[in-house]
Amino acid sequence: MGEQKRLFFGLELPDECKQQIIQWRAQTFPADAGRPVGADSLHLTLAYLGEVSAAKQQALMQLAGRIRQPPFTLTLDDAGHWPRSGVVWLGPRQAARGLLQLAELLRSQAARSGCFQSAQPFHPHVTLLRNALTPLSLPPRNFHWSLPVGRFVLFQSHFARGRTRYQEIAGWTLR
Ligand code: 3AM
Repeated sequence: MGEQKRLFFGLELPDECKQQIIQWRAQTFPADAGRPVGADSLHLTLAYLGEVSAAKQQALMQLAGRIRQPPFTLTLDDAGHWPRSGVVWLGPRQAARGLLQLAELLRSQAARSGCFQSAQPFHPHVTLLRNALTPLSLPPRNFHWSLPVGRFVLFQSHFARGRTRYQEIAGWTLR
């Protein structure tokens, strides 16, 4: 078997929004609350694919290329903490129908292509902090980002020198 890559479908966030989020995060959470995700790594995962062969990647990319769905708006107006996984996140209080449909389609295509998919329902979120294992107080919900989404992306996750980096390897326009 050839080399496998760790892949996932997700949404990229605009640079300006990423900068605003990291400023807000620095003002909102104490420095020892957890390990901050770097600005260049902020994203929203739509479907995690795991370790994927080149052949399966090609098949998944072909299916992704056939998706026809209009753009939608991603709202980030909620924050939460999952203490068991140590994740602090931003997400929508109410997810746009287009976001849920796109994730559902990618997740079902992934499952049919043999990628393990968790039975947990999709909970759209942008991970802000990892290793946040102790209780922390969440901020008042007085923040709101509204982002037009016209594209989704296939990312490769690289782990090297103690750091995870995400590289975009393909993207598709919503139309
Ligand atoms: O978008 P976030 O940061 O929440 O936690 C991993 C990250 O999620 C998640 O996929 C995203 C890109 O790496 N992930 C990693 N391993 C996973 C797994 N086995 C996983 N999601 C589901 N199952």
